[in-house]
Amino acid sequence: MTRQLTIGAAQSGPIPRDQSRADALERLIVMLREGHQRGCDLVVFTECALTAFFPHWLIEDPAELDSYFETAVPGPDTQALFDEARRLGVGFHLGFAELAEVDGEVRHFNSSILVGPDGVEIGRFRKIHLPGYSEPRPDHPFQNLEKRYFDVGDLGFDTWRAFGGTVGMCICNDRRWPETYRVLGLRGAELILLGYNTPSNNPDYPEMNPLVPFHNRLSMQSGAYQNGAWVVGVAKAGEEEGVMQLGQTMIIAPSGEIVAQATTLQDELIVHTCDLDATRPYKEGIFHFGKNRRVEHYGPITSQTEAEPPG
Ligand code: CDV
Repeated sequence: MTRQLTIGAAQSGPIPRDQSRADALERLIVMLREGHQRGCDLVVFTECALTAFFPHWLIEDPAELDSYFETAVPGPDTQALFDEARRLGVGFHLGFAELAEVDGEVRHFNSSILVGPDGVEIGRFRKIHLPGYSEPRPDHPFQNLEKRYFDVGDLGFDTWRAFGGTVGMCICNDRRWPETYRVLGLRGAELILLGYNTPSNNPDYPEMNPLVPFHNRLSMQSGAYQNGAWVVGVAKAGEEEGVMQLGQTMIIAPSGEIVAQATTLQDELIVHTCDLDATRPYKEGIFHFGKNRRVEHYGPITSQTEAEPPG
């Protein structure tokens, strides 16, 4: 079995609030086809790839809010993507808002799914680190209501044997947390797939605005290097409903180097052939967890309360 995997990172440009699901899905299918033409085994789509990123505004009507969620994937809104993937023999990763029933209760998740070239689900992830707040902030130019709209994911950071290697997923804010990559790394991840909707400015801490692109690269490059894994980070880009989104879709090697990066703020597919064996010098060398981690010497962990910053 070959360990060379050609991956397309399919950045989405802005999705207008009134764009139909069918039109949004068609844009993804166009990129899937381009991926097939360019030799991709796997095409990676972004977080909540079927709609505008609705946590950026307040929705008070529960029925209207639920209209942004999928009750089944594949389902009526997504079946055509699954069918085309199977027809072309190309796998994909898709982020979407998921309405699910868990233990008899309706739950809202920010989810992603990994689908094989046969169009069959391999694995599913539900976002764990939800940024933002629950109460709207009327003085802000846009909202960040993920804590209001989504439940914390209940599936952990899992990995799957797929595409000739070991694959894990996380979503957007998860990528900023070293434990995301480390748990995936401890579970053998050689390839980490993620989508993100990252505004180019932070209304709470505007002094960080110039650093937004740097922090995006820093998080994903260090996560890749410190765990000897490929990382594919796929953005929503450009101005969407008044919010400028970063873009900067990229593919990062286990060395931590960026090997491909988007150059636009539109729908754009970047492609790279990833050698999964390029993970070995890191996983078998400096970051051989079994030989080099010293968990027993890390000392006691202070409680979150003690460690929290003032204010
Ligand atoms: N969708 C996200 O999780 N976005 C956050 C923003 C709000 C900071 C991110 O970490 O990029």
